[in-house]
Amino acid sequence: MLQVWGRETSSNVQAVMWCIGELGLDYQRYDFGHHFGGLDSDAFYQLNPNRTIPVLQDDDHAPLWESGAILRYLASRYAPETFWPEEIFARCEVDRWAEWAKVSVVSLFTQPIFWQLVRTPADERDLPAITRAIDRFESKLAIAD
Ligand SMILES: N[C@@H](CCC(=O)N[C@@H](CS)C(=O)NCC(=O)O)C(=O)O
Repeated sequence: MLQVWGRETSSNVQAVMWCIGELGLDYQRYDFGHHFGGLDSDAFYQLNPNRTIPVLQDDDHAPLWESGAILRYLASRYAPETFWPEEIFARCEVDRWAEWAKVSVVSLFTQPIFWQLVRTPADERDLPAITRAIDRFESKLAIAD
């Protein structure tokens, strides 16, 4: 069975859990990271020397880290026809949107929209910067539409 280390409020953990859900796989998830702690232990270092979540272990295989690599592992092992096709151009079509979402879209959302609106007190927020960032973010999302 799949084991996942990582709190469910982490966007990178959410990407992995979303994929596991789409594939209908059994899993056990453990709350690690942020206020749950656990990343500083020697045991966690053995799972991921970066001390970040998510980490995935499938049966007795070596633990995997980096959410993008975990997604590609799950897709190629459990849904090679649909999520990670053999045919190179079909695979590239999947891969480029996955890469685009992680690198181009998430980065525009995280800085500064998420940090400003979620992690910054209201009276310290830079509203013009947030507005500009939302415009850039929406133009990027329009590409997906
Ligand atoms: N590039 C890594 C980033 C991993 C990462 O930075 N994870 C964050 C959560 S999204 C983390 O471990 N934060 C420390 C914590 O939650 O305590 C990946 O995609 O897996």
